[in-house]
Amino acid sequence: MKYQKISENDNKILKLIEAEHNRQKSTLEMIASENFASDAVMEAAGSILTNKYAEGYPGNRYYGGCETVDKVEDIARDRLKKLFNCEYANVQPHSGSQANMAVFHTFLEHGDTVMGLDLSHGGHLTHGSKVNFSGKSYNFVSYQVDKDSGRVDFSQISKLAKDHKPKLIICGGSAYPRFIEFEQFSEIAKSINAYLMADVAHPSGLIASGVHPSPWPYCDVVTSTTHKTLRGPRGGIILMGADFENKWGIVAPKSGRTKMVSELIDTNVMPGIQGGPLMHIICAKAVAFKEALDSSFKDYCEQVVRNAKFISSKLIELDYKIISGGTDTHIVLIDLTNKNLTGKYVERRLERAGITTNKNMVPFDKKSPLVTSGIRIGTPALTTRGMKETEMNLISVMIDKAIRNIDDDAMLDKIAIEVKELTSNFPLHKECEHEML
Ligand code: DSN
Repeated sequence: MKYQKISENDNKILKLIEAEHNRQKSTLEMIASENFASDAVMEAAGSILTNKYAEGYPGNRYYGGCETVDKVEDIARDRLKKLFNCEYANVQPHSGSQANMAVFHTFLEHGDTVMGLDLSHGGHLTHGSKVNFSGKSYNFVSYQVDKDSGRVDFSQISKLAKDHKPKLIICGGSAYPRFIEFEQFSEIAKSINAYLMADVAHPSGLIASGVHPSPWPYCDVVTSTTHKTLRGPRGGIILMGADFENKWGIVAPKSGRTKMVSELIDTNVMPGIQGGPLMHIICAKAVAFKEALDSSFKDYCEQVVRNAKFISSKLIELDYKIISGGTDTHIVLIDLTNKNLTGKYVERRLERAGITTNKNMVPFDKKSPLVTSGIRIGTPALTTRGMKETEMNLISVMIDKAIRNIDDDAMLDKIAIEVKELTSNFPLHKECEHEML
């Protein structure tokens, strides 16, 4: 990518793209939900398909001229179904939040009771936060993790499920470092006749590669983003292992037959909550799914988890409290309470040292989401750059050195230079870097 036209027409924006490129290149990207999409994925995202309106689905659009984009969307759906070994896939949601919204609109009525993991215990905004549409539209009952183990507390979930009889239970979240316990959730959902939805936005790449257990046959419906461990463009997807007839008696007007749930989900995505699909992004999703189907993606995912486990053990050795005592995935959640520091401050100071993380609430946090007592770190992006245990060792020591010298500007600046040296050995997007020089 040369940015040639931008350089001719818009110097202000070119400078900002270059600045962001330099930041990504010369710092350690440790935000667990970020990754570096391949050059091929970025080419597709920047392709001419951005010009096409294609409201509807392949073969049934509201616009002419969709012959080619129909093929692209079909390829994306087929690759995704193969990747997750499932019967149904929708690749149109613009984001994970929209995927969740479409599923809620399919399975729930306004005001229905739903259970999801508390945001401060690792859940997500769309799992019932009061400031989000989910918490405003539905009666969410939050479950939590156990104080000692840091893992979801199934005795609490079972009791809450019996007491509140939710129509839908959501498993998964944004800061849960352990495998999602699909089977245990399914037993509880079945016992009260609730639907089970998994939001696998974080571990979806690990699931696709078999490094994390599969949600099938336990979950009725699964949502995800495509840009975290799955390493695609920014966006959302919805999956079902097996389609089934809806139980709500909604009948297709012309045929008089009962609609399948897949048809309801499709309709709830478009026209329910979205208009024209982003065909350039669907094209980039197709490219990313092909990459994830390659055997090298499994090697990548295994390394992601090895790297996270390494950092987690090293930080424990260096006297950090790691929520749940470790990780099964790409996420390491650090509780800073024993360091007497806030997540907000540590995030800012690590950034000065060239290490990008995000403040995160920890279970039973007494601080607000804008301050927090924790830091969430992740390994997907660094692993994409080719970093392994040797680098994880250096980075753990750098994080510890920065935190031990948190007020010392000179020390943080020195670490930032070390980070620059380290990252220069692991080039990002080789071609595009070459062309930008
Ligand atoms: N914001 C995402 C994350 O960082 O996990 C979730 O949507």
